[in-house]
Amino acid sequence: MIRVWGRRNSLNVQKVMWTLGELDLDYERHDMGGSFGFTDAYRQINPNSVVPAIQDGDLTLYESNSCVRYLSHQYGQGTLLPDDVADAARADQWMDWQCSTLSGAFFPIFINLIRLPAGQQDQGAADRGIRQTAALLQRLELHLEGRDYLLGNNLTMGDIPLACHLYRWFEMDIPRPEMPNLQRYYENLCSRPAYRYHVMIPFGSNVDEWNQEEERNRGIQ
Ligand SMILES: N[C@@H](CCC(=O)N[C@@H](CS)C(=O)NCC(=O)O)C(=O)O
Repeated sequence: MIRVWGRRNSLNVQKVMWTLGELDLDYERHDMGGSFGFTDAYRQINPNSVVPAIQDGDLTLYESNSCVRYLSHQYGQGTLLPDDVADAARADQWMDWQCSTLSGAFFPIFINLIRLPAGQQDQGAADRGIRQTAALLQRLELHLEGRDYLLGNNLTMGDIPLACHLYRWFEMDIPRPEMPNLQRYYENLCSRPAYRYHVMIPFGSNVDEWNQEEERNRGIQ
Protein backbone atom coordinates (compact mmCIF):
# COMPACT_ATOMS: atom_id res chain seq x y z
CA MET A 1 0.00 0.00 0.00
CA ILE A 2 1.51 3.30 -1.09
CA ARG A 3 0.76 6.38 0.99
CA VAL A 4 0.50 9.82 -0.60
CA TRP A 5 0.28 13.14 1.19
CA GLY A 6 -1.23 16.06 -0.65
CA ARG A 7 -4.49 17.80 -1.41
CA ARG A 8 -6.32 16.42 -4.42
CA ASN A 9 -6.41 19.71 -6.36
CA SER A 10 -2.63 20.27 -6.34
CA LEU A 11 -1.05 19.90 -9.78
CA ASN A 12 2.06 18.31 -8.28
CA VAL A 13 -0.01 15.83 -6.29
CA GLN A 14 -2.03 15.04 -9.40
CA LYS A 15 1.12 13.89 -11.18
CA VAL A 16 1.58 11.21 -8.53
CA MET A 17 -2.08 10.24 -8.27
CA TRP A 18 -2.42 9.89 -12.03
CA THR A 19 0.72 7.71 -12.11
CA LEU A 20 -0.76 5.46 -9.42
CA GLY A 21 -3.99 5.30 -11.41
CA GLU A 22 -2.26 4.37 -14.66
CA LEU A 23 -0.30 1.65 -12.87
CA ASP A 24 -3.43 0.42 -11.05
CA LEU A 25 -1.64 0.48 -7.69
CA ASP A 26 -3.29 0.50 -4.26
CA TYR A 27 -2.82 3.75 -2.39
CA GLU A 28 -4.05 5.78 0.54
CA ARG A 29 -4.12 9.58 0.09
CA HIS A 30 -3.96 11.98 3.04
CA ASP A 31 -5.01 15.60 2.64
CA MET A 32 -2.11 17.97 3.27
CA GLY A 33 -1.15 21.48 2.19
CA GLY A 34 -3.37 24.37 1.14
CA SER A 35 -6.30 24.84 3.52
CA PHE A 36 -5.35 21.58 5.27
CA GLY A 37 -2.02 23.00 6.41
CA PHE A 38 1.05 20.92 7.30
CA THR A 39 1.49 18.70 10.35
CA ASP A 40 4.80 18.40 12.18
CA ALA A 41 4.84 14.71 11.27
CA TYR A 42 4.55 15.63 7.60
CA ARG A 43 7.39 18.14 7.89
CA GLN A 44 9.59 15.28 9.06
CA ILE A 45 8.91 13.63 5.71
CA ASN A 46 9.09 16.77 3.56
CA PRO A 47 10.85 19.63 5.36
CA ASN A 48 10.09 21.93 2.40
CA SER A 49 6.44 22.17 3.51
CA VAL A 50 5.07 21.50 0.07
CA VAL A 51 3.14 18.56 -1.36
CA PRO A 52 3.35 15.82 -2.47
CA ALA A 53 5.32 13.19 -0.60
CA ILE A 54 4.93 9.43 -0.80
CA GLN A 55 5.83 6.41 1.27
CA ASP A 56 6.35 2.95 -0.17
CA GLY A 57 7.71 0.48 2.37
CA ASP A 58 10.88 1.94 3.86
CA LEU A 59 11.12 4.69 1.26
CA THR A 60 9.75 8.18 1.79
CA LEU A 61 10.16 10.58 -1.09
CA TYR A 62 9.27 14.12 -2.11
CA GLU A 63 9.57 16.14 -5.35
CA SER A 64 6.65 15.20 -7.57
CA ASN A 65 8.70 14.29 -10.65
CA SER A 66 10.99 12.08 -8.55
CA CYS A 67 7.90 10.33 -7.18
CA VAL A 68 6.57 9.76 -10.72
CA ARG A 69 10.00 8.45 -11.78
CA TYR A 70 10.27 6.12 -8.78
CA LEU A 71 6.81 4.65 -9.30
CA SER A 72 7.47 4.19 -13.02
CA HIS A 73 10.82 2.47 -12.40
CA GLN A 74 9.46 0.29 -9.62
CA TYR A 75 6.08 -0.66 -11.09
CA GLY A 76 5.94 0.52 -14.69
CA GLN A 77 8.84 -1.14 -16.50
CA GLY A 78 7.76 -1.50 -20.13
CA THR A 79 4.72 0.74 -19.70
CA LEU A 80 5.30 4.14 -18.09
CA LEU A 81 9.04 3.47 -18.08
CA PRO A 82 10.10 2.59 -21.64
CA ASP A 83 12.27 -0.55 -21.92
CA ASP A 84 14.63 1.18 -24.30
CA VAL A 85 17.24 3.30 -22.48
CA ALA A 86 17.17 6.05 -25.11
CA ASP A 87 13.38 6.26 -24.87
CA ALA A 88 13.60 6.37 -21.07
CA ALA A 89 16.02 9.31 -21.46
CA ARG A 90 13.57 11.04 -23.80
CA ALA A 91 10.84 10.61 -21.19
CA ASP A 92 13.19 12.10 -18.58
CA GLN A 93 13.85 15.03 -20.89
CA TRP A 94 10.15 15.94 -21.06
CA MET A 95 9.80 15.59 -17.30
CA ASP A 96 12.72 17.94 -16.78
CA TRP A 97 11.40 20.36 -19.40
CA GLN A 98 8.17 20.59 -17.45
CA CYS A 99 9.84 21.57 -14.19
CA SER A 100 12.70 23.66 -15.64
CA THR A 101 10.79 25.53 -18.35
CA LEU A 102 7.02 25.06 -18.71
CA SER A 103 6.13 25.34 -15.06
CA GLY A 104 7.79 28.77 -14.65
CA ALA A 105 5.85 30.21 -17.58
CA PHE A 106 2.55 28.69 -16.49
CA PHE A 107 2.70 29.52 -12.78
CA PRO A 108 1.93 33.29 -13.09
CA ILE A 109 -1.19 32.55 -15.12
CA PHE A 110 -2.78 30.24 -12.60
CA ILE A 111 -1.70 32.22 -9.56
CA ASN A 112 -2.93 35.54 -10.91
CA LEU A 113 -6.18 34.40 -12.48
CA ILE A 114 -7.37 31.75 -10.01
CA ARG A 115 -5.45 31.61 -6.75
CA LEU A 116 -5.11 35.28 -5.76
CA PRO A 117 -8.01 37.52 -4.70
CA ALA A 118 -9.03 40.08 -7.35
CA GLY A 119 -7.22 43.00 -5.65
CA GLN A 120 -3.88 41.16 -5.59
CA GLN A 121 -3.86 39.86 -9.14
CA ASP A 122 -1.24 41.05 -11.61
CA GLN A 123 -2.89 40.92 -15.02
CA GLY A 124 0.38 41.93 -16.74
CA ALA A 125 2.19 38.94 -15.26
CA ALA A 126 -0.70 36.67 -16.24
CA ASP A 127 -0.63 38.00 -19.81
CA ARG A 128 3.13 37.47 -20.08
CA GLY A 129 2.66 33.94 -18.77
CA ILE A 130 -0.06 33.29 -21.33
CA ARG A 131 2.21 34.44 -24.18
CA GLN A 132 5.25 32.52 -22.90
CA THR A 133 3.27 29.35 -22.29
CA ALA A 134 1.71 29.52 -25.76
CA ALA A 135 5.21 29.90 -27.26
CA LEU A 136 6.44 26.85 -25.34
CA LEU A 137 3.38 24.81 -26.26
CA GLN A 138 4.06 25.70 -29.89
CA ARG A 139 7.23 23.59 -29.56
CA LEU A 140 5.09 20.73 -28.33
CA GLU A 141 2.71 21.30 -31.22
CA LEU A 142 5.58 20.66 -33.66
CA HIS A 143 6.85 17.68 -31.70
CA LEU A 144 3.42 16.03 -31.59
CA GLU A 145 3.06 15.89 -35.37
CA GLY A 146 2.41 12.21 -36.14
CA ARG A 147 2.53 11.20 -32.47
CA ASP A 148 -0.30 10.27 -30.08
CA TYR A 149 1.89 10.85 -27.01
CA LEU A 150 5.29 12.46 -26.48
CA LEU A 151 7.23 9.30 -27.25
CA GLY A 152 4.93 7.97 -29.94
CA ASN A 153 2.00 5.61 -29.58
CA ASN A 154 1.94 5.08 -25.82
CA LEU A 155 1.69 7.15 -22.67
CA THR A 156 4.94 7.16 -20.68
CA MET A 157 6.16 8.91 -17.55
CA GLY A 158 7.41 11.66 -19.88
CA ASP A 159 3.82 12.78 -20.51
CA ILE A 160 2.70 12.95 -16.92
CA PRO A 161 4.09 16.20 -15.46
CA LEU A 162 3.49 18.24 -18.58
CA ALA A 163 0.01 16.90 -19.27
CA CYS A 164 -1.14 17.95 -15.81
CA HIS A 165 -0.70 21.57 -16.95
CA LEU A 166 -2.75 20.97 -20.07
CA TYR A 167 -6.04 20.44 -18.24
CA ARG A 168 -5.67 23.89 -16.71
CA TRP A 169 -4.42 25.46 -19.91
CA PHE A 170 -7.36 24.13 -21.91
CA GLU A 171 -10.00 24.79 -19.26
CA MET A 172 -9.05 28.33 -18.22
CA ASP A 173 -10.76 31.35 -19.70
CA ILE A 174 -7.68 32.56 -21.60
CA PRO A 175 -6.78 33.12 -25.26
CA ARG A 176 -5.23 30.05 -26.89
CA PRO A 177 -3.72 29.91 -30.36
CA GLU A 178 -5.01 27.05 -32.47
CA MET A 179 -2.74 24.03 -32.10
CA PRO A 180 -4.39 21.00 -33.70
CA ASN A 181 -1.74 18.47 -32.64
CA LEU A 182 -1.87 19.69 -29.05
CA GLN A 183 -5.67 19.54 -29.14
CA ARG A 184 -5.54 15.96 -30.43
CA TYR A 185 -2.99 15.08 -27.72
CA TYR A 186 -5.26 16.59 -25.07
CA GLU A 187 -8.20 14.55 -26.38
CA ASN A 188 -6.05 11.40 -26.09
CA LEU A 189 -5.32 12.33 -22.48
CA CYS A 190 -8.99 13.02 -21.75
CA SER A 191 -9.89 9.55 -23.02
CA ARG A 192 -7.85 7.98 -20.19
CA PRO A 193 -9.95 7.18 -17.08
CA ALA A 194 -7.04 7.84 -14.68
CA TYR A 195 -6.41 11.29 -16.19
CA ARG A 196 -10.10 12.13 -15.94
CA TYR A 197 -10.31 10.97 -12.34
CA HIS A 198 -7.09 12.42 -10.92
CA VAL A 199 -6.29 15.44 -13.10
CA MET A 200 -9.55 16.76 -14.51
CA ILE A 201 -10.70 18.13 -11.18
CA PRO A 202 -12.60 21.42 -11.50
CA PHE A 203 -10.67 24.39 -10.10
CA GLY A 204 -13.30 27.12 -10.38
CA SER A 205 -12.74 30.57 -11.82
CA ASN A 206 -11.62 32.48 -8.73
CA VAL A 207 -10.11 31.83 -5.33
CA ASP A 208 -13.45 31.36 -3.53
CA GLU A 209 -14.52 28.70 -5.99
CA TRP A 210 -11.04 27.20 -5.75
CA ASN A 211 -11.40 26.89 -1.97
CA GLN A 212 -14.86 25.36 -2.33
CA GLU A 213 -13.47 22.78 -4.76
CA GLU A 214 -10.60 22.02 -2.39
CA GLU A 215 -13.10 21.35 0.39
CA ARG A 216 -15.32 19.30 -1.94
CA ASN A 217 -12.33 17.04 -2.61
CA ARG A 218 -11.49 16.51 1.06
CA GLY A 219 -10.96 12.82 1.78
CA ILE A 220 -11.73 11.63 -1.74
CA GLN A 221 -9.36 8.87 -2.73
N1 LIG B 1 9.11 21.00 -6.69
C1 LIG B 1 8.05 20.56 -5.83
C2 LIG B 1 7.01 21.67 -5.75
C3 LIG B 1 5.88 21.29 -4.84
C4 LIG B 1 4.88 22.44 -4.68
O1 LIG B 1 5.20 23.61 -4.86
N2 LIG B 1 3.67 22.06 -4.27
C5 LIG B 1 2.64 23.05 -4.05
C6 LIG B 1 1.29 22.52 -4.52
S1 LIG B 1 1.21 22.24 -6.26
C7 LIG B 1 2.50 23.29 -2.56
O2 LIG B 1 2.75 22.42 -1.76
N3 LIG B 1 2.06 24.50 -2.19
C8 LIG B 1 1.80 24.84 -0.82
C9 LIG B 1 0.50 24.30 -0.32
O3 LIG B 1 -0.20 23.54 -1.02
O4 LIG B 1 0.18 24.62 0.82
C10 LIG B 1 7.43 19.28 -6.39
O5 LIG B 1 7.41 19.14 -7.62
O6 LIG B 1 6.99 18.42 -5.59
